[in-house]
Amino acid sequence: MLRTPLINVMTAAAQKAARGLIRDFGEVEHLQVSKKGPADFVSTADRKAEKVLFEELQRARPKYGFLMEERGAVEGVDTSNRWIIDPLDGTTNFLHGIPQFAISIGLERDGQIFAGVVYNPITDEMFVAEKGQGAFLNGRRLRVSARRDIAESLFATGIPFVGRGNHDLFLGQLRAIMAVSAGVRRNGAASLDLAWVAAGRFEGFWEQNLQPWDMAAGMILVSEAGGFVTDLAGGRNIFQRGDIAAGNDAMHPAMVKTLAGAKAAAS
Ligand code: 2AM
Ligand code: CA
Repeated sequence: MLRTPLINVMTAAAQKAARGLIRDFGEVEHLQVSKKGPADFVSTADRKAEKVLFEELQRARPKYGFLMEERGAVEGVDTSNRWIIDPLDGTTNFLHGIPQFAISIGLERDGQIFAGVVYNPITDEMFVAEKGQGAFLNGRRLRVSARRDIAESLFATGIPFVGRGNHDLFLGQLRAIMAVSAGVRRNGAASLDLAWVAAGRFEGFWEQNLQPWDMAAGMILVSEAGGFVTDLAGGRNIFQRGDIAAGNDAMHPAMVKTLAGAKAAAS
């Protein structure tokens, strides 16, 4: 179990925000008939969840700053602590009635991610980690996968879509990974992909064109579960570059190397 005061604050906020998201998710399938309906409805659900998180976290830690998907940056009196929040990660899944989405709350302290909570309200899976304390799923200690053979390893990624990302680069990367691995999954919520690496379900995950709130909480989950997290070049500029590679100690370097080769082939 991980029940530090900080984790208690973060999980309580996530659970409170989840109640609204669960209600709204139940409604969304009824709205599929109207063309304009669902997208507007989901962005309202998103904003409502963000408001709950903002209010709860601000009440618990009044001096901390915020970086949020919808409201953007809110500077705090305490400039060394900042919440990095995605109230609804996996929006496209939510919109389509697919139960793979999460509330993601990271805490950045002195420029490093110090704690993270990723909560899937539908499966009731609460992933938590705090620096030096380990990573946990519903109270059970997490450890990244022990698989060391890439041919037995399962990878997650994000596929670019209309108007977003470099499609040729991605296809080169997919070609390289699919040729050597047990498979590639595209589940649609980056925070959960990272949580699932921490849980040992995926040996590796990579994606481009992400924002800090998609990644912050998941990054500490993976590192506290004994995994490696870098940008796609193997460096530390994850937020600046907006790309990420996460995996166990064997598959992280293997994946980064394979993807680097793919990049050269595509350009
Ligand atoms: P979201 O659902 O909060 O938008 C899917 O590949 C992942 O990419 C999700 O975590 C998703 O987060 C994120 N994502 C989707 N569209 C995005 C966009 N336009 N910019 C940045 N991230 C995006
Ligand atoms: Ca997101």
